[in-house]
Amino acid sequence: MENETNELFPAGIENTLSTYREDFVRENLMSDAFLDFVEENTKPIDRMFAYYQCAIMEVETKFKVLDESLSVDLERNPIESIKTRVKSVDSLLRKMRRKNIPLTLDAIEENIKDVAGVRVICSFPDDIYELADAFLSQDDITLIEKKDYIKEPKPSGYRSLHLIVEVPIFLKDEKKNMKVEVQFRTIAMDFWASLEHKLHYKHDLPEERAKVLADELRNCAEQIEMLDLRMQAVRNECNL
Ligand code: 0O2
Repeated sequence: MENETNELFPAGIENTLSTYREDFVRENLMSDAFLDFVEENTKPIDRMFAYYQCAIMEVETKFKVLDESLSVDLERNPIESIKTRVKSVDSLLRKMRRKNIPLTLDAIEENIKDVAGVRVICSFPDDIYELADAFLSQDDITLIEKKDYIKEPKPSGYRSLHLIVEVPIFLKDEKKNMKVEVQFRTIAMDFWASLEHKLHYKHDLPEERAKVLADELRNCAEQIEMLDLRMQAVRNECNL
């Protein structure tokens, strides 16, 4: 008899699969052993994310202070906005899988340097380096890694200055050094990166077409760099 769903699977297979999936989840993911494992490990994981959130607050405050203090001499605010995020569990697990990192909290703290992220959006390219230098000169900040994708853009056209730093957080009875990734960009670089990130989700284009669009995005990034430099030149003429 002709099946009613499609040509590969007999009718009713979807229901069977769904029942199988549900049985699998009940027997494995909802087993006592697994639920005990979740209970045992949730608190340390929550604690780790809370510490990263504390480190973000420390770094964000430092930039707010720098913005306020620099604004007096500059007569303008060098920071347009600050965005922060703790890496999503999904993105964290993907990175651990990609880099083959052991499934322990110590391994995460040691190897994943961007669990805590702070993005500082600046007005002009010069502001990026002035803020980064002022931030790094603070005696409780330790530079771990620096990647200057403004001087050497990524093949995609991506431009930003990335710093990995360690910052202390002060807990009830201990001081803990936490890693934070700080990304500095101009408004124009951020505009490009946000849109390029969204367009990345479209993966089903033919190879030739994808290459044309990648070239187009790289070209847009170059035009954006020109705009940043022109705006900076205007600012210099205005003595700001
Ligand atoms: P999320 O969590 O969504 O922000 P490493 O960490 O050094 O082992 P990785 O992860 O390649 O290696 O570091 P990289 O390239 O220095 O920085 C990664 C982050 O920079 C990305 O975060 C983006 O925020 C940004 N980025 C890097 N390249 C591009 C790019 O071509 N386009 C855009 N739009 N953003 C980019 P994640 O990893 O996506 O994670």
